[in-house]
Amino acid sequence: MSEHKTFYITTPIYYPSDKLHIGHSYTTVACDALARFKRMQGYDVMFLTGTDEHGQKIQDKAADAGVTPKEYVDKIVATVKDLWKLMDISYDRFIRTTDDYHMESCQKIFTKLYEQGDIYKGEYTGHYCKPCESFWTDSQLVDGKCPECGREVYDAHEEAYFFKTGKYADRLLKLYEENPQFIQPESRKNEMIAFIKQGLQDTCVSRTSVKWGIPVPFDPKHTMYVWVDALSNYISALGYGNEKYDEYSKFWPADLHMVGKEILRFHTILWPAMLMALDLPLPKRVFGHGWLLMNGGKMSKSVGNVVDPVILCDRYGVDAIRYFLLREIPFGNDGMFTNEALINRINSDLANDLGNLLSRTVAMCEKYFGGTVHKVAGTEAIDTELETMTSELLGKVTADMDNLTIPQALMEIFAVIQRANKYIDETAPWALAKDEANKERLESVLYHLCEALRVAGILLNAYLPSTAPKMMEQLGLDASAIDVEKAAYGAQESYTVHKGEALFPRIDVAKEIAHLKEEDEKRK
Ligand code: ME8
Repeated sequence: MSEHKTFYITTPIYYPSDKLHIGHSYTTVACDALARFKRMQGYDVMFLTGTDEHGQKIQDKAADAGVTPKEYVDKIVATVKDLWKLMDISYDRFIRTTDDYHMESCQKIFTKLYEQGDIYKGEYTGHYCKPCESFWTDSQLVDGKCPECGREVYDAHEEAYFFKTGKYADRLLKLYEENPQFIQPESRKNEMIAFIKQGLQDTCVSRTSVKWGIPVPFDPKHTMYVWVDALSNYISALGYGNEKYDEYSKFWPADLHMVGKEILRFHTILWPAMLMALDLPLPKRVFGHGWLLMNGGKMSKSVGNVVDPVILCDRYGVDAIRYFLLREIPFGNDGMFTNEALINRINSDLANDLGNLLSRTVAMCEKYFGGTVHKVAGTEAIDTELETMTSELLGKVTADMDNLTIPQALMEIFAVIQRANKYIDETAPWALAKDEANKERLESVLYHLCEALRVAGILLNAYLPSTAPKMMEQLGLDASAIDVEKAAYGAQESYTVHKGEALFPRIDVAKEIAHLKEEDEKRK
């Protein structure tokens, strides 16, 4: 057993049916920030992500490409791993549902549920939406179409195994009532309760027509229907039902399953019902965040209105994209992705507020003190607000991260940065520098600015992991300074700064928008 507190956080495992887009990056970057923050707090973190590789859609895509499904997913999975490397995603484990150990766990889970009567054989008649990999009943269709994506569904009749989800309806409702944090945001909880109350149907958990899936061990003409396979990843990745890992007892139950709102139902109904049937502890929290929208609609691979995160990161820098995703969209709601909003955020928050504060502070330390400033005894009234805000920052950011109000955490950090910029205007160091008698006061002002930057830099590390070390470097500190234990105001006695490159170059908005339009035209 570890002596540290543990924290287990998961992203959805994404379909490698195509390259991932910025919507997938959104979930993953949010989990990464949470995982990094918990690690900074001293938690023993398990951050799991991966790919959900079985099912009809991938079988079809591979056939179209003239390769085997495994060859098809291998290629895409390589791009997924490259993307997470590019975006500084600090996952601890990457699970592929085609990994042997995962398939072994799924087969054990399926067999156990069958043997104890929670899975039974029946006949499936209903409607199937291929892009969503979902079965729907008549009453669930909207205008005869898939209620998730609005596309055509087709009639499906086949022998199939079913999981007795319906049996768990009352226990699920009780779970939500007794654990108000289990489903978040709160508004989504009511949708789940309404879904259960309208009559919870058993879930079809196998197919005979899909060959690309994990065989049902006692009836191999069936393959497992993707959601049982997919959801089991959260425990198979820890070693439940396999010998590959031995971390189930250390990390389960998960502290947080982070998912997009469209798959919250699977995570808050089917998954806990499966775990109840298996007599296993339930995850502590499931958060269904909102969607990144493009031109009013959900950005999605199957609609084709996607933004490629690699292009964005190459053009604007990884931390700029991470910042935009985490800051711009109220966590839990939908938010529009527009180039204008991205460029404005980069310019106003990163280049102007943060970048300028650092470069102005470092330049003044060099100009007036040859680069080295010390803590000076005594503070003036004007220093107090900056000092108080900075001192309170760790507590506020911690609370925001616990509450999953991630954009607010960034707002708090940037409030300190903005306050520090205002402090420069108020204290006017260039005016103080004119009179030798003010030398000590000038040093004090610059020290306060360095302290605000240092504390902001420590906390920014969870969100902007390549910018925080650059900030420290310019403040003359090394990576060991990035430690929440040192986030107290006044903890650093002196600074010897080194001017470096601008953290975020300002973008010429008009030129950039014209360039993007041109690129768009070329692609058409
Ligand atoms: O659903 N905005 O995989 P998937 C925000 N394999 N987030 C988005 C998004 C958007 N426009 N588009 C995608 C699956 N996402 C299953 C999951 S889990 C056991 C199995 C993110 O490739 C969001 O997290 O369709 C969403 O839930 C997920 O990608 C869906 O990824």
